Amino acid sequence: MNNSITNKSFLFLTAIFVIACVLCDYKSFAQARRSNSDESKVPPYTLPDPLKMPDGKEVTTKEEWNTIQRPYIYHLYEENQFGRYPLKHPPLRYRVLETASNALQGSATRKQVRIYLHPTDTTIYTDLLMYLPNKIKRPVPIFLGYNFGGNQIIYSDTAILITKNWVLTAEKGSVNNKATDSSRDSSASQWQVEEIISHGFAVATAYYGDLEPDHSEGWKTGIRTTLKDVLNIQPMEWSAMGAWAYGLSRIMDYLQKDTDINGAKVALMGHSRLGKAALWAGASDPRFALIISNESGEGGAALSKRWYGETVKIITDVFPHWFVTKYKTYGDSTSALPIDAHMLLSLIAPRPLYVASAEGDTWSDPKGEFLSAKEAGRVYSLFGERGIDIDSMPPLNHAVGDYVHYHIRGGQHDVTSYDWQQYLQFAEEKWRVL
Ligand code: GTR
Repeated sequence: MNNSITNKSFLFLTAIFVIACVLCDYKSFAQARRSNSDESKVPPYTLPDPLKMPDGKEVTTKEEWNTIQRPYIYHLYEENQFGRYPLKHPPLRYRVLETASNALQGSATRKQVRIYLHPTDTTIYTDLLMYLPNKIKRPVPIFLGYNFGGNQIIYSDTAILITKNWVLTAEKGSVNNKATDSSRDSSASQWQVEEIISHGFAVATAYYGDLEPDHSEGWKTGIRTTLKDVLNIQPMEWSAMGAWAYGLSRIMDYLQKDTDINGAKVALMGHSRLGKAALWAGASDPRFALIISNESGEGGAALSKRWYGETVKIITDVFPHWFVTKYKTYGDSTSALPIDAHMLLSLIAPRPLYVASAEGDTWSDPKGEFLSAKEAGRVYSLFGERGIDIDSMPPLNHAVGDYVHYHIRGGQHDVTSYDWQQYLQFAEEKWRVL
């Protein structure tokens, strides 16, 4: 009798436990598919500690970070999110297509340079557009960033070559996924070319679609296929983000060679998906001396384990090609992810890092970007550099931090003149250029 009661209670409690587990899992499963924009509904989450070594010991010196922990975290990123970053690459080959010293009403020199990515095939290349300030003694520091629709979109200069590659349907002036004349200048407000030049910096851009077209079949015609033998890497061993980041390194090879450019002062800026690629390039290639993430959001600067804005599930469903397939397996349970955005940002330490959000861009989770930037500061302190000292989000339009900087401005998902003013000031301060 007593035994049967015990058995019944045991069965009952087990059933309750199983139902609770199913409901719990269902809850996180359902959550992953939806996006949340209500701060009061963010459930508790635990971040992996970037300073805890695989053997459980705490990292206390920059030597331990550089030799043990950084390679370990970097490898976790290769394995779980972006794929292998090819270390092999063909020797630099390029052709200066044209230069003009009277651009921007005489204040800048325009250069367009074709950088070949394959050792022999001259159809595989990316075109770099550069403006260099005429009044500044060379070599000059430079801002580099990818654009979304071809170099012609960044400025109203009809000499800029229009890309012949596939472009997104959403890009202005895109007809049957080809850029047309009406796409010229369509992204000028996001580039502020004249402002950058007037501050004494050069600016360079390339079209990310030169490396891989941004759609799920893009890998078939992009460098993940065309360079697979040259780089000794199979297309699925890396990702579109990996290919875009790799392209930035090849552009960097060129910038190191160009005697007009100060190769030690190359700032890498990326907006949105191109911000994710910029962070991965910055983590992978130490030659990028300053990194800017403009609203890079999920898969970039925003914490994935925080249920707010875009989720791993949503991003990997909509953009399966951006990351390795393993990243998708965390879609239903981000708690299993061994990494999070603060660790990606930590890989940039001790180089100056700027993370920026916009109030109206809830999809990118501004608070998740702030928290990861703040958390990355712990690694900067190993190098004696200060990150962000405050604990809660700063007011709008108020930059905070030192080696890790952060701001949230009013407005929507975009790059604005306010953003550029902060980036210019940050580079001027950190590089003491003016
Ligand atoms: C969105 C995507 C974001 C962000 C953005 C962009 O559709 O969900 O992660 O990258 O695109 O690149 O504009």
